[in-house]
Amino acid sequence: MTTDNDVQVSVLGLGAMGSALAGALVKAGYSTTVWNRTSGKADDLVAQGGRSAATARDAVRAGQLVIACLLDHASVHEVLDPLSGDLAGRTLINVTTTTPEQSRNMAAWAADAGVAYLDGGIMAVPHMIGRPGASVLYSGSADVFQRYTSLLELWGTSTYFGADAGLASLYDLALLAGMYVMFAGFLHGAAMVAPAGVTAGEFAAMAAPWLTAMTGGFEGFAAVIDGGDYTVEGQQSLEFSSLDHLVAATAEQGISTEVVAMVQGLIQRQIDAGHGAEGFARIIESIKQPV
Ligand code: FVH
Repeated sequence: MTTDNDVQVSVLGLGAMGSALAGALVKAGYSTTVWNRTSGKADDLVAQGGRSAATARDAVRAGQLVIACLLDHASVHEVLDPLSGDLAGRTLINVTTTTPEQSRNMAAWAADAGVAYLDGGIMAVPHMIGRPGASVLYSGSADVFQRYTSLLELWGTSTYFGADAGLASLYDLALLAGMYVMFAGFLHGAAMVAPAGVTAGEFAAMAAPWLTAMTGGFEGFAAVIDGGDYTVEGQQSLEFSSLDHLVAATAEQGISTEVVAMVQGLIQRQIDAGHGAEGFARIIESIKQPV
């Protein structure tokens, strides 16, 4: 597969993220046509050298490569369903956040319409696009990923996970799940110390290096999980980590125990099943089996 640096690109959706993606393309010199449902959002991009299309159909017809960065799966269908004939023979890269099943649905829709399809999950906020730290995950057509890698790298580090169009979304949402639970843990700690007169800022200064250091434990947990043996020596046992003190201290501070009780519940299910002497990584078995 050859690469293509002279492609005409169209970007559908000029929200905060779509504008950042289109801006990076315009800045890099790609011939870029943009469209947004409501008018006025293309003005800055046009001033920088982009072209504005009056309709989504005009934008699709102007681009061999079409980027969709819309609100959600429903809005992608709303915009593209009437344009399947115009899209036929073109390439669609959809970086709208969707569930894995919605990504697979879009890939099937594209295959029916004769459209080459790559799905993307953006691991960045708009101001990070084109800067170190931005990362975009892809799955779907390997040919599309290879052909447009240099364009995709303008946005951030690009990682391709395979032909299953749902994989990028799956990784995206799994990583976000880890982030949100970690954020909730930090906020729980901040709420715990607040009655003692500690500001959130003071707590953040302590929590950031602590949590950063604790991420060093991921590899050890992963080795135990992938090895399938939670009895490996040297691990902190579930009974030792029962979180009784942590939950009691939370209650003493007069705040909600929901965050820590959630973790304690996952631990307790494994202890109740007779695995209390095994390592903390075993709570993944509670997570895998909904109650
Ligand atoms: N912004 C972020 O930090 C996150 C980072 C991770 C990835 N997300 C996802 O990117 C998609 C777009 O996000 P966004 O930040 O650009 O979102 P908004 O600024 O809210 O813009 C939404 C655009 O979608 C258009 N739109 C909405 N519904 C429709 C529709 N039915 N038909 C046509 N267009 C539609 C909207 O148009 P308008 O309201 O300006 O007319 C905006 O262009 C998203 O999946 C994030 O989860 C961003």
